[in-house]
Amino acid sequence: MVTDIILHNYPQSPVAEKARIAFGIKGLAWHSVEIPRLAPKPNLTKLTGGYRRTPVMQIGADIYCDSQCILDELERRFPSPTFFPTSDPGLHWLLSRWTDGQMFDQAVKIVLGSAGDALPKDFAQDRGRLYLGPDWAAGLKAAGEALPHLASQMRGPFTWMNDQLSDGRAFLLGDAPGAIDAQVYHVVWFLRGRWEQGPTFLSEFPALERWESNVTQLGHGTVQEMAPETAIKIAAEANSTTQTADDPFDPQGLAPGMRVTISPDLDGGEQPVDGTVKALSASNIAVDREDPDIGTVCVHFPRIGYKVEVLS
Ligand SMILES: N[C@@H](CCC(=O)N[C@@H](CS)C(=O)NCC(=O)O)C(=O)O
Repeated sequence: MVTDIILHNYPQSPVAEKARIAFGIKGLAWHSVEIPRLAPKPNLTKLTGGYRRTPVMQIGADIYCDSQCILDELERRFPSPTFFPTSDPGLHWLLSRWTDGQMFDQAVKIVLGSAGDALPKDFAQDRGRLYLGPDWAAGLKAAGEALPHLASQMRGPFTWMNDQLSDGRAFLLGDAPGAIDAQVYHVVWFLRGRWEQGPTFLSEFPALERWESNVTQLGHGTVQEMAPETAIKIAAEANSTTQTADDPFDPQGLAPGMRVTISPDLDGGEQPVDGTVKALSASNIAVDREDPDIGTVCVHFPRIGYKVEVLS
């Protein structure tokens, strides 16, 4: 079925865990395509045009890169139950720029920095370059030396959340789970599972641990494994359902039909995605791109956190 949800992910990915919990909140059925943890990822980049991060969601010939874009599209296609039970979507999105940005970066530094020389060389090189920049070896050493400082940066926000949850509420904003629960949970999940000191660090926050268990119990919806070749065949046989959309207020003067490249707005050494603009809004951009084997696919990105350059 071309409308089936496919998540390209691997079990250890915390950002994929955010998407999996999001499926759980909405009680969705989906297919999981397991992708490699390290580049190259030829079956994934055939669909995305070069984007190699995890997770990527596919629905037919529409490819959604980045968890921000994935959650936005899930809410659009499957509005009930909503990700915004207290009717304040703007607050979830605003907070998520911090959870996905500084908070996640600090968690990555804690996990990589504490593992230090125990990290497999190829993994250290790949993740170091992606998250710590060209001088990643020095960044990794600095993270290892700054662990108490990094933990102190995490402790304040965790104390605020613990205090908020101490009134017995099940989720961060009340009795119903929302986007922000998934958006924070993936960082907690990462620290607990991949930082040796994580469980001890988290034990200071009993209300947060109760919340963590509530979010875990939301589960991942209903998942079925899928082979990457099947996902590619689905993309080849489907047509994108994205409609052309212009945005007269676009600050860069972008318009449908322009050739552009899109890449994360940080120096992770990643390959830009090249395509023709199809749809624009303040929060998302979709481009059509051609693949010799699968034909046209429409690749979606968030605007926030991504750089769009016009090809002349
Ligand atoms: N802003 C992206 C971040 C994605 C990200 O950095 N994911 C990690 C995995 S948790 C990643 O891609 N690592 C390298 C890889 O999987 O190749 C999002 O929200 O989806």
